[in-house]
Amino acid sequence: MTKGWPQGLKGIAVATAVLIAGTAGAQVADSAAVTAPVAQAATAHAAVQSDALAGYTRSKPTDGLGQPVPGGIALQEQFTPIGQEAKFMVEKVLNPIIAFISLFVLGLLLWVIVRYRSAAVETPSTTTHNFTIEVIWTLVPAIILLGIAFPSFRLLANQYSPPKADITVKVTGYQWYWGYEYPDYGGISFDSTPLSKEDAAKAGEPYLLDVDNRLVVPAGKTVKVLVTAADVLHSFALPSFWVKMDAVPGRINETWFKVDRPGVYYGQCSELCGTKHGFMPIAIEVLSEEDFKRWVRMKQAADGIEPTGPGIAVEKVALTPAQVAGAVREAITPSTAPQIVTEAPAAAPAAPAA
Ligand SMILES: [Cu+2]
Repeated sequence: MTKGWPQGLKGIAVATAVLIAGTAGAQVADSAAVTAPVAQAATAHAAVQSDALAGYTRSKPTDGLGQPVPGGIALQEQFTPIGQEAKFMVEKVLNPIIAFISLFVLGLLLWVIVRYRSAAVETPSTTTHNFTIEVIWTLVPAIILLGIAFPSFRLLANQYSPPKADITVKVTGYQWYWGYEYPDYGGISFDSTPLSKEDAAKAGEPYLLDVDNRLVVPAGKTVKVLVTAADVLHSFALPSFWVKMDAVPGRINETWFKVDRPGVYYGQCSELCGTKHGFMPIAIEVLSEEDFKRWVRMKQAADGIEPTGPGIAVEKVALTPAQVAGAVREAITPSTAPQIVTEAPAAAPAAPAA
């Protein structure tokens, strides 16, 4: 990201202001945390209920998966191919090399301190150069660095060369909540705000991580995520997917993930964005393809959007000729006409396919 000098200065000024505001606003944030979620509680509850009515049931999170654990210091378990590759790189390649080199150098230091202390050496050595040793301590670190560089570059390249996307979602950061949009599915869109402490406890979902409206995606599909912001810098981050992307006003950044295991996964805004920065969590619900379609239909029906999108529109033509004929026959019968009127447009496209 390139930043002009004046903009950089402005950034520093804003950051300082936010820091000051952050300290001063600590109490404000606390009181807001108590009052704001109360208002959200009603909508959150309503959302959960209407979801259940439409044949979609909100998934339950799995303890310790897709979320931080108390006392945890390691990376979270990873659920994307990139995440698994990166976690392997960190835990099986980098950490052992770092630990080995640190211990090796510490051992050498201790050995020199003890073995060559003045009390133990009568005549100090006058050696200043040793060709063989100098070649070894130049070559060996270079080989180690090359060994790290190749898998690192491969990982980096993999992160930024996503496979063809199956579905695109647009994520917008606001002060202080997330907005989600589904351009593939007729532009379903909604805001996502955290559950109140009481609602979270009632639902058995983690407070400050779970939200009223989760970002719902299908399992086993490549999800392209377009990330932007409407006011200040935010960051869309989900540790167990190895996803962290800056949300910048006026700019669209792209990231992606593919998760096979259905479930609920949590993240948080990861760019200090104001007093309620800590109150804009991210919850991603991965559903089986069937359940995802059910959710899409429910959302489209709720928003008054014509059924559309991959796998959604196709099912409209899945009527048999007999059903179409039946619908038409009923439509022209005066007594049943009112109920059929809404059905007729959906059935009509079936005729050419049949
Ligand atoms: Cu934020």
